[in-house]
Amino acid sequence: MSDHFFATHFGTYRVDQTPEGPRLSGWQADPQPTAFGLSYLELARHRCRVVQPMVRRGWLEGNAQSIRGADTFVPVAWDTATQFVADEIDRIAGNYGNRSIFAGSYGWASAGRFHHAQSQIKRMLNLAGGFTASRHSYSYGTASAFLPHVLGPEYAGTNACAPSWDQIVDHTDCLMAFGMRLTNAQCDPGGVGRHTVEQWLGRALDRGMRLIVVSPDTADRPDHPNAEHLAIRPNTDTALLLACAHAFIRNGEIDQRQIRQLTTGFDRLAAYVTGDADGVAKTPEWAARITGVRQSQIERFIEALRVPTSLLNLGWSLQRASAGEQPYWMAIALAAMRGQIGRPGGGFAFGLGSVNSVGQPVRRLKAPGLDQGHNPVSDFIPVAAIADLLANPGGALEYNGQTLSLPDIRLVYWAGGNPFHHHQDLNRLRHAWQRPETIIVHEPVWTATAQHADIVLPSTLPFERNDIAVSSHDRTIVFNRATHAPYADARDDHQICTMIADHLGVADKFAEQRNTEDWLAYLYAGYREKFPELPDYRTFRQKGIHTLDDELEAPRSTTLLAEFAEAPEAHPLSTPSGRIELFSETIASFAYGDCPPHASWVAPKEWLGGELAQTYPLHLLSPQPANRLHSQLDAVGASQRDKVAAREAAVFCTEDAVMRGIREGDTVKLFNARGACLVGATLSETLMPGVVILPTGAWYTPEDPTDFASLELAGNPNAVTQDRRASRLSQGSAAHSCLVEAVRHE
Ligand SMILES: Nc1nc2c(c(=O)[nH]1)N[C@H]1C(S)=C(S)[C@@H](COP(=O)(O)OP(=O)(O)OC[C@H]3O[C@@H](n4cnc5c(=O)[nH]c(N)nc54)[C@H](O)[C@@H]3O)O[C@H]1N2
Ligand SMILES: Nc1nc2c(c(=O)[nH]1)N[C@H]1C(S)=C(S)[C@@H](COP(=O)(O)OP(=O)(O)OC[C@H]3O[C@@H](n4cnc5c(=O)[nH]c(N)nc54)[C@H](O)[C@@H]3O)O[C@H]1N2
Ligand SMILES: [Mo]
Repeated sequence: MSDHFFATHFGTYRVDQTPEGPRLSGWQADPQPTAFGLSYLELARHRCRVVQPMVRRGWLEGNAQSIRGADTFVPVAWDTATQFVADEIDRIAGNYGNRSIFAGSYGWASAGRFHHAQSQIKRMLNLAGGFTASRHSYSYGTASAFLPHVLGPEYAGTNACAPSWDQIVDHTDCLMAFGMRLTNAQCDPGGVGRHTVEQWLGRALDRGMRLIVVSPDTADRPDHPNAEHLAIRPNTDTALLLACAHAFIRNGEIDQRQIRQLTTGFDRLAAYVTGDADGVAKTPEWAARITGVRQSQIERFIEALRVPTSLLNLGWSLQRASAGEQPYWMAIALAAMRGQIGRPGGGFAFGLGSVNSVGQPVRRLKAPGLDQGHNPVSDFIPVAAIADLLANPGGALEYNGQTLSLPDIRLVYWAGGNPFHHHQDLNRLRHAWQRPETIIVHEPVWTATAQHADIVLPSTLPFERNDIAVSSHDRTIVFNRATHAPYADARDDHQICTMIADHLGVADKFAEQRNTEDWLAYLYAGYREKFPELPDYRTFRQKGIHTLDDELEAPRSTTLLAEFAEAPEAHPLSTPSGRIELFSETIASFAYGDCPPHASWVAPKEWLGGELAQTYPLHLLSPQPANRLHSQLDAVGASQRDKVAAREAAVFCTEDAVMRGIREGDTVKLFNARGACLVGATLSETLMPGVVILPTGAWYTPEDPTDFASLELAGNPNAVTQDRRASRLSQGSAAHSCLVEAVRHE
């Protein structure tokens, strides 16, 4: 009998056949299986599923007055639907060129190397002449555009900047973790075998490491005697780091060797820190006013950095904010000033705890996926500029020293992502989204994105198809065997694209004469070529799961920047100077006020110390939900059970709530000039005053979809977040910079 497993972005599950049907349980090798994933199969027959291909009535009838998102749908046969899609691709490409097709199609879709929705549609569209693409991610977009200037392009990736956990366990004396929420480590793109972040952290703490979690919510502190919490106003971490730099400069506690040999531009930064450059000394007293952290606490924090091995870990949330480049830059600078670069367990890290993979001491299993082919169109946008793109055809966008010209988008094609979940300021997106002539979406479920499309093609969910999933950082490779037949008339993204490719006359090139089973065997053969120790395909399918570490030697310990720190001349960075750039001539040449040429305190437009806080006195943070993956699984399981007053629960500091007459369980309206949403109130004694937390992912539900300023009913924070980007340099999503007011909603 063969074993049966199911791999997802949040973990790997065992599948057991029971009289009631297939059931999931945590994989026995996973020390901390993710509970919310156990409800995944509830989507199999859920009423939110898309039953068959659907076409929007107004689009079908050519009614220019009809509004996307406020229209009805007409069911059509697959052949008709896919013919419509092919005709539209032909027509738009023929009349306006392929750059008028946008298929950045950002999103997490589901795990599985072959049925990866984006790869499928991009491969198909590349064969049809290409499309305008998107770059970077909502996750790490600011850092990936920015870090190449400071550390070199090799350090742009989400997993590129961290020592490995084993080194932290062995060496780190004090870990300062800015914005770390361990529930985020439940997930990782592509799959997770074993969830080990809490174990690693626990081992370090048990050994005696001190942990200081810096965030607006004391609830982020793990329960351990060596763990402390420092409450800080959102978006002000750079000021705290600058105050640390000020103390070390004033006391002459700078590692001169590291500064001289490993960095360039320190003098410019130092002149800013001391105030020589601008007349403002970045003292603890100065930082206290900005951060809301008492001066004495800042001084204690500085003292904590005086250990032999200190590690500054900044979560990805810090760069998903206005001027999100700055805390990252300042952490790198501070690590060099303390002589921590290249020290085992010391220095800086980005994203430990943001996902499961960062810091795992392993040989990465880089598994080939479906080849997307070549995109003949060179136009692209930084991913979070989607509303700018749609709203300004023929316009320009400043980005990383370039001026991008924005194509006139006539056709939008999305599969495997939910922009009406992930984008900021959804009222603005909804307005811009009306412009294109045609919008095509593949979706298993009726998300707001599907409801705002013209042609909706129902995809299968991952448990309705065979696939191979690979947890790249955990060396587990899973044969995902279908547990269910496809729902109603749903088809795999691959089948859908094959039908469209057929209408376009490129089916042979698209499918290469392979059926799905052939493709899986072909992909697996590619993995075996790289990892000959993998069992043969038959055995693998039989076993259902294989973990490469049985064959592995000791963990692959990583010291960040070790060779460079040891011998900077022999191992220079690929920055212009070959060193860590604490002042960047390149960035200086861009002359962007929102990203100065050295780390600086750049006050966001929306933060608690700004003028707008007079009108909207609450800083809204919209972190990742602990009980689902983004908008996925919102309709089932833990996500539904945790709703308050039938809406997404927002956390208010009790003091803020009492001031507004808000009680536990009340329905509350969060609003600002951009929009408003309804949430269910929960009250917290641990959250700092002035901050509200509303996790992302409740299904966007405008009360009146014909109104572009409509109230949102489910508690989706992107009804109110800003669509201003981190800076002109990165154009990264700045979702965490957002001010609102709250009132009880009768
Ligand atoms: N306010 C605020 N907004 C944020 C963030 C924030 O911090 N604050 N974080 C941002 C971040 S970091 C991210 S990564 C984004 C995430 O944004 P997304 O990745 O867009 O969110 P998901 O809900 O994962 O969307 C994936 C969609 O793919 C669909 N899907 C699943 N499997 C398949 C399949 O096999 N085929 C097809 N065709 N579709 C499939 C799912 O039903 C779902 O609708 O959100 C961003 N948005
Ligand atoms: N369960 C679950 N896990 C997930 C996901 C999911 O949808 N569900 N999504 C995954 C994805 S796509 C990504 S990109 C990662 C994102 O991982 P991160 O970017 O690290 O996480 P966020 O959830 O945005 O924010 C985490 C915490 O940062 C703190 N924080 C926010 N702003 C600030 C600030 O200005 N200063 C300080 N010091 N702290 C701040 C808050 O306490 C917040 O709770 O999570 C991944 N993990
Ligand atoms: Mo993300």
